[in-house]
Amino acid sequence: MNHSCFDHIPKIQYEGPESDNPLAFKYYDASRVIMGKTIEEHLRVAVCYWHTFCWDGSDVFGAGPFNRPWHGPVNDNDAALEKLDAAFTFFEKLGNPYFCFHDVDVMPSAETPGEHVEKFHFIVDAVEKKIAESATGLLWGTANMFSHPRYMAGASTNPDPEVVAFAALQVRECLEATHRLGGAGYVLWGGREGYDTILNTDLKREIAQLGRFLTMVVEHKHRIGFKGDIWIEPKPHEPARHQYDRDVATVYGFLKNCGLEKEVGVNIEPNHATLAGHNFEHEVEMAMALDIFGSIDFNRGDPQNGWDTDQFPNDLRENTMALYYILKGGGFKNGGANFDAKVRRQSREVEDLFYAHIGGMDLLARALENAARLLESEKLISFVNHRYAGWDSGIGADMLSGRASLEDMAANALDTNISPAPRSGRQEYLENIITQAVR
Ligand code: XUL
Ligand code: CO
Repeated sequence: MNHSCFDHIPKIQYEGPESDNPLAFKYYDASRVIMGKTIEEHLRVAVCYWHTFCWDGSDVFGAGPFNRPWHGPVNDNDAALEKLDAAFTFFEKLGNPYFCFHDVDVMPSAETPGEHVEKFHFIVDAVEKKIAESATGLLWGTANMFSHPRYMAGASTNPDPEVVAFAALQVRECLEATHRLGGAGYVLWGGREGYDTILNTDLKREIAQLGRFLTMVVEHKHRIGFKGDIWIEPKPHEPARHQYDRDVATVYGFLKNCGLEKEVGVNIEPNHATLAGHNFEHEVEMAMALDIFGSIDFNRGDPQNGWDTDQFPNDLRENTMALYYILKGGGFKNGGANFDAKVRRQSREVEDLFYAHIGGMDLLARALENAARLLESEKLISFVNHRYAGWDSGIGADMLSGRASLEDMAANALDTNISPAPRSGRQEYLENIITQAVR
């Protein structure tokens, strides 16, 4: 059933850059082909359930002003079904191929393990029917193991095994539901997998628990035959003071330590990258270099403050850079462009949800075109290849392959007796190439 709250919104169409219609795409032309794939196939856009359909606009200072037509006073199965109708009506109008959800986003609240399973199964049946009738599928699912007070001291890293057992139940259920709903991936974001003070924390024990838990998740994935990917979403802090999955490089070290670096990848979020002191493209290229790139939660932070503002992306240069490194690395496979972004608190009408997503999709389509042009021109890649050309042969190649030792390298320096002349890194020249490509 369609939800009537969007009756006044037309189906969002591509009208081109000259259009003045705020409810139309100017750049996101889903079927346009770039480098052999359509824009829709490249980006694999997903709408997130939590910010778009669950959040009521509340913040730490006050109540939620949104008053969504699908938010009733009662939190029961009927309310969950009404929210589901609203979500799929929204998807139909926007034309996004995917969505992402947490278990608790789609179901009514539950206190006991038995109640959780019963209520989750009820709604997953309904989600399955909706997907079958619609053009929108599941990109990834995840279990929310950070909102309920039971998780205040962590989920898998909790000092109490009973809490970890509850977390295991949620993950088992949500991973199986993701599999059943045809999801391409499964995400673990460890919001409270970390600590606030070392004074009450056995860090060694907690990271052992985290590693064992992830191993169990991977084992279960194989047991049920889920062919999608598992991704950890790095974030340095907020809510916990120190989070174990700090950034891409830290996650890789942890995966390597557990022997899971071939099994688990990363879901990168630009606002998390900036909180960790990195930029977006650094995290993308690090994941590509370590071969753990998975998916992206597109959003942006606010450069003047230090928390996770989850704003819709609007910086063309930043996203051109990120998409350049994504395309160069081979693009999305199971992953995609999920908007883990929320409208501002004053943007309280359903139109605002459309403006936000249209803007985000237009921005990514433009950034993708820019990135493709940059890649095809080979200006950046040929510069970088030339810069490292010395490693393709001679002593450089011998060192990398292990044929040459430290002794051999040192002997080579003495034999040639060359004092190497420093070369320009050409940063400004390269930045100008980006400026020229950003349109
Ligand atoms: C929190 C965050 C989460 C994850 C999924 O900062 O990004 O919404 O994406 O749990
Ligand atoms: Co996220």
